[in-house]
Amino acid sequence: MPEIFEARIGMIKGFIFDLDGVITDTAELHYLAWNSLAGQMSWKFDRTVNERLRGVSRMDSIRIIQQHNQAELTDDQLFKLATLKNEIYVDSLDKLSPKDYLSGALELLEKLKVQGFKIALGSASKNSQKVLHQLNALNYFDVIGDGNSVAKSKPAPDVFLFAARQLELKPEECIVYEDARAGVDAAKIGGFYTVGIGPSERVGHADLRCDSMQEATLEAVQSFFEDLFI
Ligand code: B16
Ligand code: MG
Repeated sequence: MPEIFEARIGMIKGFIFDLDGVITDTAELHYLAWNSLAGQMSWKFDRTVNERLRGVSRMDSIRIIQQHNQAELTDDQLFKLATLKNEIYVDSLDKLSPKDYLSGALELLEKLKVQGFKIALGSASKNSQKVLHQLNALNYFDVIGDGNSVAKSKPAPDVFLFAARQLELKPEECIVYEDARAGVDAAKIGGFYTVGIGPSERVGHADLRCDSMQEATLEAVQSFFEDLFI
């Protein structure tokens, strides 16, 4: 009898969460920081361009903005400008507080903790420690996988594979929550089950899609992936 259960593939034991757009909405602070840099550089920048930066690493983000402006810059100049944007962004994180969880996110983390699931972060951000500290969320996470943990950013699956390895779980034992197209791609390539947060144009390829974190409760996930929670 126990053998049958041990042989079972994909019993869910862990959850891996993206940060921006899943736990909290730092997208607005990223927008303000990029917008401030764009102002200093007399670059075109707006919310449509900002939307293309969702889940994308800092250096890939500045390359998107550079291409949008057809600006000729060396890698060194790009790095310096991205660093300047980061200083503006990191300063703005001082405003972030435990009031800034996306609705439903804190309740979900608490429930998962009480029920004994392992929890990891799988974010592209190199500032995740500060964001989690400001939210008072560090205690919920057994493992932090972020932009400092791996070299290749999403859609490479590396950050999620890193998080699963550190949790000592296989990908098929984890559910990844993501709000970005590249993030859902990364999780699927890595062999994880996926919950997409946002519109179907963006995350419709996730196994389960929810409009918001408020909808993506443990009960909703358990009912959708029912065979994996027996
Ligand atoms: P940083 P996520 C991503 O966070 C943001 O969505 C994206 O806009 C940002 O460029 C990226 O983190 C890198 O952030 O500049 O702080 O290293 O959604 O992967 O949690
Ligand atoms: Mg995100």
